[in-house]
Amino acid sequence: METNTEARKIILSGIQPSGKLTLGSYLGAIKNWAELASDYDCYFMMADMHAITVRQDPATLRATVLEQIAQYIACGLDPDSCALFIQSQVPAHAELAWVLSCYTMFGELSRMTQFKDKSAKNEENINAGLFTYPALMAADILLYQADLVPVGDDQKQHVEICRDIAQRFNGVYGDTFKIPAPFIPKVGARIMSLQDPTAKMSKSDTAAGGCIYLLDKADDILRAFKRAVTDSYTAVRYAPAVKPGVSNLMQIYSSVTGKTFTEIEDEFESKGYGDFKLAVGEAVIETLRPIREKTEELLNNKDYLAEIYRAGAQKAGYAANKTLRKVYKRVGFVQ
Ligand code: AQP
Repeated sequence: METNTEARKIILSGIQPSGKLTLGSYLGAIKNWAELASDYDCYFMMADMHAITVRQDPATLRATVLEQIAQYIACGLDPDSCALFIQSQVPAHAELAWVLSCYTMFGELSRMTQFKDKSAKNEENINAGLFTYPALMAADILLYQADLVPVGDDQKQHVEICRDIAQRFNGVYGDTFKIPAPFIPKVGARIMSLQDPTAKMSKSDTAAGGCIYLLDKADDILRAFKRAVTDSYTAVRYAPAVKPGVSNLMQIYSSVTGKTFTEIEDEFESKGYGDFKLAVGEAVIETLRPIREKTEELLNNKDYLAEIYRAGAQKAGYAANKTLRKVYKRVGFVQ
């Protein structure tokens, strides 16, 4: 990050600390971030301002944010080469979000799948933040003039609305924001629940056994894979439409071992689902073991974590304020 910063492209991504990180958060997001980090200038945030669109217990939220920073590092993000920061510690996010909300249309917000899903799940608390969060998300991305936003394929709509908002603003005031593109991994873009392979593996999923959390113990992981929903056939074959459970397990196995679907089909040609599930479970255990151990070690050093997120906020704040000043000037705020 320190060298040749002018020429390097910029990446911004984040995760809401709305629950414990899952295997989906790792394979769909953090693992890819770590792979991209050596080639890009990277900003990775704990999106705590997004998390409060759904009620959070304050003590749990604080603990989850700290755990998330530790896990980002344990998953391979180097705090010396990328900015790891807490969204609420960079006020420019809230400030730009307000400006952008004045360039975001009611109709486009109404079409957001996440708003429809989350308001259906939280009928008692359909608040304005749940509706206008795309303006905050656009601010998150545009503040850093990001070229790429690595997301799972469920989040593509967020990058699309961000592009629309940026183009609308640029259209009125001239070039202000770089137009970002989504970066969606080929494998692992959508990891599904082990109990309902038609639903995404989500932090807030409450169904027992559907989710693997990054800090789960080996026995629990193995048990969850042994109980994973498959189908009444026997062949390990990649066919998401007809074999969603097996295909999801193949996605996971492919992501953690690097094997292709054809190699996996060959490996289990004469074996049953029992052997296959066991192999996936064991491969996941071996992938998560060092992450869990490193996270536990880091959580014992809260001072070190505080140093990381303070330095991250400073680095992010510097870049973000540059964009914010430009925007304030463009819209006519007195300097
Ligand atoms: N199951 C998944 N498969 C692939 N990618 C996933 N991501 C999350 N779950 C999966 C990717 O992780 C990034 C951060 O997402 P987020 O946690 O901020 O929001 P989310 O997608 O709403 O995650 P959850 O787990 O479903 O959270 P809750 O339950 O709070 O709504 C994104 O890039 C996402 O694609």
